[in-house]
Order: sequence, then C-alpha cells, then structure tokens
Amino acid sequence: MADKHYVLFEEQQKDRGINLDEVKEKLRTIKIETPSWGYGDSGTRFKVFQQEGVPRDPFEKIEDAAQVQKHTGISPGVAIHIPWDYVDDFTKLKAHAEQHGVHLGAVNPNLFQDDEYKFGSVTNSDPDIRRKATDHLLECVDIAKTVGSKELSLWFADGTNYPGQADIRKRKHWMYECLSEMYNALDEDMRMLIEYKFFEPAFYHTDLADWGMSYNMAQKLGPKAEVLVDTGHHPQGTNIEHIVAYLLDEKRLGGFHFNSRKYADDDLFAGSLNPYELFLTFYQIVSALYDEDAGVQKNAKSIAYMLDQCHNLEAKIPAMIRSITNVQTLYAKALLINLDEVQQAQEKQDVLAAEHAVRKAFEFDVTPLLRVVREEMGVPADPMAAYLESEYGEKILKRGKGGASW
Ligand code: AOS
Ligand code: ZN
Ligand code: ZN
Ligand code: ZN
Repeated sequence: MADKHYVLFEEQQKDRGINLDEVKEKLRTIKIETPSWGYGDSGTRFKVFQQEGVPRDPFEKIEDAAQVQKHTGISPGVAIHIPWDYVDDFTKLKAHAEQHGVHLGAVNPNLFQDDEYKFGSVTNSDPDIRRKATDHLLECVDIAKTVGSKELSLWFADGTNYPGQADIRKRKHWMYECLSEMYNALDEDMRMLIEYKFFEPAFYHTDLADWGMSYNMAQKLGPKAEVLVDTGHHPQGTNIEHIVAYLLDEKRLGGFHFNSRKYADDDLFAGSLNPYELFLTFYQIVSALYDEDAGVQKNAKSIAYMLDQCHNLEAKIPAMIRSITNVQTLYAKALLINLDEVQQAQEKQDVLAAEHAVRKAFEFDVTPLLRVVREEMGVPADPMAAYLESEYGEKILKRGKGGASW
C-alpha cells in the first residue's frame, strides 16, 4: 500500500504542475562522488584526533565508501588522491572497487606536500621543480587511464605570502605551460577540472584565486578543461549561485566539491550550514537542464558532483551518508520549483512573486518523495538508520586507531 504521506505529496505536486516522474528520474540518476581522504583521520593545524576503525590503506577506504554507496545508491564513485592513495598496482585497486560495487573516480594530484614545493609547484621559478610537478600531473593522467577515470581534479596551493616575493605574471605563464603539457596527455573523453581558492596556505596571493582565473586558464587550454567550484573556497558573502549560472552559460562548469563553511575552507559536511545556498545552486542547475541552448543543457548534465570534506570530530561513514542525503534533499527541493511560474513572474517583473515561486519549493518536506525514490532504487528508505543498524561500524573497530590519513 502506498505511503499516505507520499499520496498526499504526489497530489500536492501534481496540482502545482510538477511532473514527478521526471523529478524521480533525476533523483535516481544524479551521482555524487565521495573523497577517499574523507574516510581517513583529519584535523586542524592544532590537532588530528585519531578515531578507532579508520581505514588503514586505500583498499579499506574503498570498502568504507562502498558502504555509503550501498546505503544511498547514488555515490558509486570514489575520488582518489595521489600519493595518499598510492598503490603498487592500480589495476588491483580498480578491481577491488568493482568487487565492492563502486568505481574509482576523479584523480587528485598532490602538489603541496613535498618540501620542493615550498615556493610553488607549477609556478615555481626553478624549472626543475616545475618539471617534477608536471611529471606528477602526467603520472596522474596515466593512473586515471589505468583505473578508467575520466576526470582529474586540480587544486594548487601555489601562491606567495608577501608582496614582491615572486613575479605574479611569470608564475601565470609557467602554470599555463605545465598545464598545457598535461592537457595534451588527456584522452579525448577525459577532462581536467580546475579548482580555485582565494587564500590558504598562501596568505598574500594565490595563483588561481577565483573562478575567473580558473575559467581563463580553462579557456586557454581548450574544451577538455573546465572549472571546479568548491563551495568552501570563496570569501564571505560571495554569490556562488551566480558563479554557477555564469559558468553554465559559458559551458565551462566542470564540477563541484560540496562542503559547508562558516569562516574559511572549513570542509564541514555538506548541507550542515546554509542549506538554502545549496538549494539555490541547484536551482541554477535545474533551470540550465531546461535551457533552450542545447550546449547549456549538455553542461548541466555533465557536472561532476563530488564531496570534499574532512570529518575531524564526527564518525566518517555516517557523515558521508548524511552529506549525500543532504545534497539529495536539496536537489529534490530544487526540482520542485515550477520554472514556468518563475518565468511568468519574471515577465511581469513581479519581484515578490518570483522570489516566492523559488522559495516555496524549499519549504516542502521531501522526505516522502525520497523514501519512495530510494525504495524504487532498492536502497534503504532511511540510509542513515539502516547503516547504524548494520554491524559495519562495529566490525571496523577491530582495525584499531592510527589508520592511514593524510
Ligand atoms: C583544497 O583546499 C582543495 O579543496 C582540494 O580540492 C582538496 O581539499 C584536496 O585536494 C584534498 O586534499
Ligand atoms: Zn576541493
Ligand atoms: Zn578546499
Ligand atoms: Zn574545503
């Protein structure tokens, strides 16, 4: 027998002119990758608290990620970080993922950990260090090819701490040179997603500080380069939705690193703070899915959704499940926006009606909808409760403390 809450919800939405079959189809097909590093211990510069049961190697990180997929059904990809997830034989890691019902996703090169990178990696004035950095990027392209991943996520810690420390324009050219070498190594169906962040670890200037710099770099490199928006990487008050709309219109939105922030790059779990911002981000994406420009639609359909967060205090697998269901909830709400109603209000320049048409979708309780969608997908109606009832959390405690982190 159909759930009475769902019956009511369905009637309500049909009366509003919402096509629930389309909504459900979109909720089934969105995929959100989880980051391998989010399963390991992390912390601040003050302390990394060690939790019991944390994965001891990349294979165990995959097993934990498989739990998130098993319970949510929409997170089959696991982003990896090189060298944190370095293994001798990547075909083994790939096979291990497949045996557990997941696959390896975006490959994240690491150009910030080695002593040589103190003054920059791909922007370093020393050509030998730029060579080392470029070789690492090329190695990551090879790893991506081996594991069948189509995306490389690039974040550079490169920057300076003081005025005059380095030549900003020269560094821009060096970065382009290194990245074009990487670009040329990509297969036709691969893409590089270029992330930006306005500060940290550098405090005076960061070589890729905002979306405009990433966009400019991507445009110069070519169509296989796109912009990656990490929701934690903007100054306070930045209108992320606007950036998203702009990049979609330029057909250059590569993907997201979802997480929540209050002050800086806090990497708290997605949807925990300001869920309305995430809803409004999805509003831009949903509206692009119905754009009359086929190129914009295509971009909206090809967005790589990923989490990028650190669980310093909270249990890691449940935090990941909570994040995935939060993102799913806010996407579901955005799918309930009646875009025709918004458009009609816009045509009349009726500000209050337009804002209301958007916001009222946020106010619906989508729990009955998500329960039905999940049941139809063969995953638990309440992923968090089902995971907590499973014995997995207990079972991994035998791994002890001191699991592999970064
Ligand atoms: C760093 O601030 C970026 O968000 C990176 O995307 C990411 O956190 C990193 O690659 C994982 O170390
Ligand atoms: Zn990120
Ligand atoms: Zn970050
Ligand atoms: Zn972050």
